[in-house]
Amino acid sequence: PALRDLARRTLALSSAQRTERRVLPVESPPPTEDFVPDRTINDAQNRETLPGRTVRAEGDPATGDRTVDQAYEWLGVTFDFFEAAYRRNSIDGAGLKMISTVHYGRDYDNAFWNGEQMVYGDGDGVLFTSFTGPLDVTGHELVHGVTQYTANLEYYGQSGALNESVSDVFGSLIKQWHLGQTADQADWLIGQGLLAEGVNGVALRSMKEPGTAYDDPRLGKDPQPGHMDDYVDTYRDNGGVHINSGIPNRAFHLAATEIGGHSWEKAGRVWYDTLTGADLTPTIGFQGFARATVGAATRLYGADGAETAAVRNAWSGVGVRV
Ligand code: ASN
Ligand code: ZN
Repeated sequence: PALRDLARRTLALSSAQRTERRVLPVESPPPTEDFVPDRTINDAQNRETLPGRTVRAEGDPATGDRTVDQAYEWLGVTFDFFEAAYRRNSIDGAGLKMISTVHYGRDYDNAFWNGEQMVYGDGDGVLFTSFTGPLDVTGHELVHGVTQYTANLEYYGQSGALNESVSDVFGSLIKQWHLGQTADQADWLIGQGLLAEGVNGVALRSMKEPGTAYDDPRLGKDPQPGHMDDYVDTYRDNGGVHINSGIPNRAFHLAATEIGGHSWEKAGRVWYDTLTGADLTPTIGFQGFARATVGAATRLYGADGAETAAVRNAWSGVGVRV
């Protein structure tokens, strides 16, 4: 009899639960599955061999090495940004593991995406500090991965400058999202804090005023144009990918500031749809990309939408006809 009693009580309980379960889905929004990052930070121990030795895997506690822990944190913020803003699950949209190597080389003055992972130098301390410092640098490198898995923009000439620009755009948006800034509150700088003390400059690049980020005898002057009139024809730097990216960078800044508010919401959505949509080819130029952003804006906000007008105005402001 004791057994039957228990069975009845169990049945009563589960029937109450069933009632509850039947009601819940109707009253609450459908559950959204949270994406989960999978980060690995490796240490190259000042050598140039990749990936180096794993020092922090997902869920591991802080190591105490600022460089390692900073890289881990910024990867987390970047992952969260893509989930929150565009419901994208990691670099490839399918939860790809995010791998980084820090302490790459000795006095290494750069960071890069090698097709599979991010790599960071410590900087030489004279011109540059550690490349793990600025959030937008991590964002920039990781977005090279996003571009590789989506539009796959060829890293030469105008398509290469667009590839660079897309990394700057979302690198900056990640920082703005992290700081909760609106378009007019953001500094629109890339790599603020990266230049060592004593270097005459504020950052690596300025999206708002390309060509004004630094002017130092050792680094030279920031070579970026902000208008097609000043487009730089060169075979260096893969045909000026880090130079002419100033033009689409400034176009994004103009669109975002004319639209106003949080830049990742509308202007960022237009650029994201463009990057991940079907309108780009790997060798597309500025004009083709510009037209694709107008197409994306039209689908989102209508041909007569103020946002679409802002996107058109932005390209016209940098001398690209749409
Ligand atoms: N930091 C540079 C970049 O990501 C490295 C390079 O030139 N590939 O664009
Ligand atoms: Zn880049």
